[in-house]
Amino acid sequence: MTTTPLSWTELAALTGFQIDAVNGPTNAQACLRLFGGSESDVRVTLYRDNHAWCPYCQKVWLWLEEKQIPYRIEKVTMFCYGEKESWYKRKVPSGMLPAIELDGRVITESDDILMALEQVFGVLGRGMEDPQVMPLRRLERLLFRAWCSWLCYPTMSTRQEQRNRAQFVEIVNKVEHALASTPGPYFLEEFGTADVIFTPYVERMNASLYYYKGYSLREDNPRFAAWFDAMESRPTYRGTQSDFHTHVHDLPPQMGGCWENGEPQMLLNKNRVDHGPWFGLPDVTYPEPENSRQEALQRVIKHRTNMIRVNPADDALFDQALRCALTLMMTGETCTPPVGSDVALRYLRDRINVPRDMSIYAAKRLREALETTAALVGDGQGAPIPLKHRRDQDPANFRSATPA
Ligand SMILES: N[C@@H](CCC(=O)N[C@@H](CS)C(=O)NCC(=O)O)C(=O)O
Repeated sequence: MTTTPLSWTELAALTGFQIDAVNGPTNAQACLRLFGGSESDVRVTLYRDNHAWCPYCQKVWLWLEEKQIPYRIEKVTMFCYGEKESWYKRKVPSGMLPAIELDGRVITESDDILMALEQVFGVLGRGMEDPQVMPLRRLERLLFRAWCSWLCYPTMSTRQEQRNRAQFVEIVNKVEHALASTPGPYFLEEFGTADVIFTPYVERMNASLYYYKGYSLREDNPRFAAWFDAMESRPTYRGTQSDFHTHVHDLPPQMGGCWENGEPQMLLNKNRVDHGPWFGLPDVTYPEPENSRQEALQRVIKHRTNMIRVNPADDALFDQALRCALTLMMTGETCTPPVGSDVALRYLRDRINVPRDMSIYAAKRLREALETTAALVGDGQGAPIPLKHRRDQDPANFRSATPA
């Protein structure tokens, strides 16, 4: 049965989702984290990228969350999606992220940042220069380089593609071996610095190789699978965790290109990440929280004015179409959107970012509702997501959010 879409007021009544951004679990929205402490305890400011795309920022972010160090967050635009803030260039002339200010001292380079933080607040498990951590840090860089060599350069022949893949798998086997050398799921006996160091790029490898190469790091390697599962048991990681769709489209402009191999499995995976179904992808395995729809709805309501303004479609048309999708998501009632709104709905489907906008399951629910609703009126996909830049994601367009 087709129903008329709920009004914004009716929709708002269906969500009571809220978080304590300052003292609650790790989240991407916070500008201040106190962990139950007081603001006078704050000695650290973390400058990280606005969209939570920067892997080196995620490393420092995760460390601060694990250690529960009170800190402030200042979000900065990356070159690939907008204009770097002039106040940041005065502080860090290169514009590079992350940076921290620790007792007024500006520090850049994520490894130097972690070492400076360790000196003041103590180590996380074992420290950056611990003899057990050092070889793991080197292994992480080896894995990173093998990943770049496979993903970020065009291959001239199938043989070269196979060689790049084999080189990557060889290092993956070394990492599997390292993970197998301790009884638990982490790199060392207990969770610590080494796990934090591996997290950002392993998350990006899992997404990008699935999509561009048809290779599933998490599914094909039992120790990696156990490590991912263990990481996902931590609220700190869940709060910083991204999803396949976000990464595969944020990486090309950051890495200077990601190259598809065109193999049958790759084509299947690519289609699934772009068009769904998003549930069951190996980007997450912990159970879906009960309130993921409420979260997605609350986030859309909060930012709806800007979302409607930025969408290429007519405002009134998209407003109605969006309410149709949200009505479906919340009530299960099919709600046919205006003719011609399929491209507009898919424009949004393609721009939901995890964890910037919402958590991983909320994004899956929202994408699913947008796609199902769009499919009622057409198969228009709109312009492809740009590869060389992501100025379609310029945060300047989203600065003033409508209060919920
Ligand atoms: N070695 C540096 C690398 C940092 C880095 O490459 N940052 C990139 C983002 S991932 C950056 O800030 N680029 C400038 C920009 O994109 O605006 C570190 O470990 O902190």
